[in-house]
Amino acid sequence: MKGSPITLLEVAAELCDRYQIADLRYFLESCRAFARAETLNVAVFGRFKAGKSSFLNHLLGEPLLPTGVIPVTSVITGVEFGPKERAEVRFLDGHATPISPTQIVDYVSETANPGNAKQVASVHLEVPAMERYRGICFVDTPGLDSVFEHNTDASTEWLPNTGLALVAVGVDPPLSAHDVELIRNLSRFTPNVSVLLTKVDTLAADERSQVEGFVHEQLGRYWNGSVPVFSYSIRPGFEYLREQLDQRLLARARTGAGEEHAAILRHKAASLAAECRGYLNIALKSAESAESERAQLRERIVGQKEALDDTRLTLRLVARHAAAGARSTFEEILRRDEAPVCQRLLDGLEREFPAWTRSLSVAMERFDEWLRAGVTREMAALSLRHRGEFLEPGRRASRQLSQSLQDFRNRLAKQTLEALGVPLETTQVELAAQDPRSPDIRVGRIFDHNWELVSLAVPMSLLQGTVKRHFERRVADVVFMNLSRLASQWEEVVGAALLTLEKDSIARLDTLIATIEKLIASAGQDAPRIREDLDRLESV
Ligand SMILES: Nc1nc2c(ncn2[C@@H]2O[C@H](COP(=O)(O)OP(=O)(O)O)[C@@H](O)[C@H]2O)c(=O)[nH]1
Ligand SMILES: [Mg+2]
Repeated sequence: MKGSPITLLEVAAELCDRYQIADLRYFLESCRAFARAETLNVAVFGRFKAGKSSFLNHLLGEPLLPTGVIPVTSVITGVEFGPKERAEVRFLDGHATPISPTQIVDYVSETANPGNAKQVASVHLEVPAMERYRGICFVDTPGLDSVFEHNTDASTEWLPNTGLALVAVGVDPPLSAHDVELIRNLSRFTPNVSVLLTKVDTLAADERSQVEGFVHEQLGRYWNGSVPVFSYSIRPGFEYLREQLDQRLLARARTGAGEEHAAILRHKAASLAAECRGYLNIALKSAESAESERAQLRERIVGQKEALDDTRLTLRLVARHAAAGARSTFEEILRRDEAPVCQRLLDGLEREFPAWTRSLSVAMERFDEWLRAGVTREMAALSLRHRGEFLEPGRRASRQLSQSLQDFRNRLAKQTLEALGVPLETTQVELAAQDPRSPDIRVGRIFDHNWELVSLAVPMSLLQGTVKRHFERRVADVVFMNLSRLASQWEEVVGAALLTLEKDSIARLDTLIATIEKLIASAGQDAPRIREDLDRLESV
């Protein structure tokens, strides 16, 4: 492989532009995006109070991450270099908001965000002081189990890129069974697991070497030297430990990741160049054909109009079929929650009702308010819990559409081979299925007209039993109604995403056909220029 992949990308880009090889635009864009995204994730795991956040603050040079707090399970914090200090919260529904770095505690600590009521997926922090770790994104985690259990967008986004895992272990006690279990689990995801033995400043010199010896020995029993240990302390006087970590681990990890990234990029650029050559070969062969043959070529390669219409129809049907099935699938998913949701609300009603019996109007008002809040909470939780299932029809359709387009490409390759003696091997760049945002959950006022008519005149003492039974029935009705509503909200969201997918896939097909048609139309006088460009592509 000669030349840099970036040069190759640029040459390919120029040729795509000049010959209007519009079809390769998607591939080119995906190569460029890959060339830009060059961060390696270094995730810090470990038990609560092991010193994870303190360690990252020490690297940051500022106490921006809250320490000594109970973290919210499932919320992670990413820390990396940025030219300006800035922070951002990403929410589970996909939207993001900038915050001041001093507000991070409001989102990542259990006290300020109990049970993740704020629906946070992750927090991102960029700091100029991380310049020396350019290319590395450190991830502060609440603990492995919680991160893996909650299959959040946040963890699925960064886990595949976890180049390095650091397991923080406090010296007191050093390496519990839990830590060993953690390392074992992590080893499934990354070959690079290291132990960060924190707070070594709290030990006298002889104690410290005892503890280090113990940890080495324990790890050696399971992993035979493959899990290195780095002692660490955030206290003054221990700066050399940070130097050691930088040199032995982080610097190496970064170059290692850089090489791997470059290798993948070279591979991508080479495939792009090969596809570009394929297109230019088509142009050259066409240019070398007699004028009279060219009209026929088009038909032999692209096929007749009816066949193309059929392919378009197939794409349309895949998307429409997915959209049509979504509603009943969603209702079925949610139907399973109906009984437990009702039961939870009825239990709540049982507890609340005695405090509402002053008068019928008070009871109705309180009931309305209480039920609205309860149902909103329940629906929001269901929407979140099933988000993955709701998105599935879109993801499946996206895979099927990509496959159909690839099938079309394979047919095209066969036909160009037959007609021109050169195959056109091209790959379908995956359709980007943008995961849509979750719908807004708001339950409106729950009016009860019949009851309002009688309300004020009748003494409550006579009615208590009847009112309560009536409320219980209302709970069941309102839950049923709102489950249907949630299913239809998701249907709408997914339907819109599928429509975009349908349009995108047809646009891809049309772009491909237009590209081929354009190249087949190359005239005899273009041939020398095309040969020159093919040589150039070969030489970079
Ligand atoms: N003496 C000492 N204390 C530390 C060190 N690192 C962290 N701590 C303390 O350990 C406690 C827990 O730290 P924290 O970073 O919040 O742990 P996390 O839950 O793993 O993020 C805090 O009170 C820190 O001050 C260290 O290197 N030396
Ligand atoms: Mg912490």
